[in-house]
Amino acid sequence: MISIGLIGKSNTGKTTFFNSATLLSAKISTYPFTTKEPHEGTGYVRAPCVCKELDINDNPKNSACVDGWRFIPIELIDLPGLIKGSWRGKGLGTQFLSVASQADALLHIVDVSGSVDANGKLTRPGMGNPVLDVYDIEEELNMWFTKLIIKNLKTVVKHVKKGTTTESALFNLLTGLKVTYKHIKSALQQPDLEGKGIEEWRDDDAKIFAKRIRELSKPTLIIANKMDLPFSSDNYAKLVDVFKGVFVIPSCSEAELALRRAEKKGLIRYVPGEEKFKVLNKGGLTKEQERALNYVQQRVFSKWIITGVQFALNLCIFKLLRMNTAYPVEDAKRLSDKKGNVLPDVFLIPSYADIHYLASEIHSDLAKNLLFALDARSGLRLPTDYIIKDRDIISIVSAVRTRAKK
Ligand SMILES: Nc1nc2c(ncn2[C@@H]2O[C@H](COP(=O)(O)OP(=O)(O)O)[C@@H](O)[C@H]2O)c(=O)[nH]1
Ligand SMILES: [Mg+2]
Repeated sequence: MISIGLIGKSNTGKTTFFNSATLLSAKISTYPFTTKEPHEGTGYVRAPCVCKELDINDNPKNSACVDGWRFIPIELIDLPGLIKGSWRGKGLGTQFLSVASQADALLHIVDVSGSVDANGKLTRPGMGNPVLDVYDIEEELNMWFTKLIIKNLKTVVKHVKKGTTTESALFNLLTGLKVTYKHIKSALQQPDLEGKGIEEWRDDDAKIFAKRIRELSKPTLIIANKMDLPFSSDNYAKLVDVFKGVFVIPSCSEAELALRRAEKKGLIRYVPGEEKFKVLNKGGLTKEQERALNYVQQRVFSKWIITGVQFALNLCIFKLLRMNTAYPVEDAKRLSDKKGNVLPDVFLIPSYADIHYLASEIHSDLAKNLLFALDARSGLRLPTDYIIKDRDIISIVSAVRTRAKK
C-alpha cells in the first residue's frame, strides 16, 4: 500500500491531521514529544466512483462508496515532531527520520498561523515563522540522507573500484528508501557532480547529491495548517511565494476532525472533502457542539471552502504521485467478483502500470499465470503490456483462476 508520512515541527497539527484523516483517537496534546513513536493508520483518498457513470449499484469490498465517491485506503504515518538536530539523534530524531525516508511521499505540516516557535513550542499566533520552519525540517531530512551516504561512501567506492557502476552501487545503498535508479541517475547529473568520480567526493558533494535524492524520492506537499487562526492568510501568501513549484495547501485539520466526529455521532451529514455539511438535528446539539460547528462554518468554509485535509491527500496521490484508479473484476459482463459483488475492489496504480502490474498487485499467482485481460466496458481483449488508464474496469484472465487478495 502507498504510504504517506506526516512530518513537521511539534504542535503544528500532525496528529490532528492524522486523526481526522483516519478517524482514530490517538493522543492529541499541546506538549512537544507526546507522540513517542511513529503511528500508522489508514487514511483514504476519494475518487469519483465508476458506479455513477454506469448508473449501477456497487458492493465495495476493499474500499467504500459514499454518494458516488470511492474512498480508497492509503497508509498514513504520524511522526513525532522533528527538531533542529534530529538528524544527529536529538529526541530520537534519526529513528523518526528513517521512518519518514521510507514513505512514498510526505505531507509537511506547518503551523501557518505562526503559533509554534522555532523549537516547536506553542506561542502566540504571529510569533513563529512558518517559512523558516519548512527550511528547518527540509534540512533535517537532507542531513539524514547526507549522513547515510557519508557513512557508507567507503563501501560504495569499494564496489565501484571492483567494477560496479556508481549508479548501481548507490542504488544498492538507497533502494529501501523508495529511491529508484532513475532518481540516482538524475541526481548525479547535476553540474556540481558531473564529471567528478565518486572516489573524489567530499562531504559537500554527498550533501548536494543527498538533497536532490530527497527531493526526487520524497515528493512533498506543504500543508499550511491552522488557517482558522489570525496571521494565517499573510503567512500562507509568504509560503506560496517562497516555495514556488511546491503545492501549498491551506488546511484546518481541527475542523476536519470536528466534522468527522460529529458525522460519526450522527449529528451532521458530511462527506470528507465536501464544501458543506448539514446539521441533522439542531435541537440535539449541545451549546458547545453548536458553537464549534458555527466556528467551522465561519472560519473555515466561508473563507476557504473546504478544510483541506481530503484535498491534500487527493492531491498527493493523484497529482504528486500521479496514481490512477483501476477496478479489477472477475466477471466482465456483470462487473463483479465470483460472489456477484459489483465493482468490489479498486486499486491505486502508477500511471505507467500495465495489466501485468495490476495482476501482481492482486495476487502473485494471478501474475504468474496471466494470459490476457478484458476491458469490461468494451469487451475488448487487452494484451498484458496494455498501460491501464484511469477508471479502467479490467477482468484479468489467467490459466489458473485465483481469488483476489483482500
Ligand atoms: N486552531 C487550530 N488548532 C489546531 C489545528 N490543528 C491542530 N490544532 C491544535 O494544535 C495543537 C497541536 O496539535 P497536534 O495535532 O497534537 O500537533 P503535533 O504535535 O504536530 O502532532 C493542539 O492543541 C491542536 O488542537 C487547526 O487546524 N486549527
Ligand atoms: Mg503529534
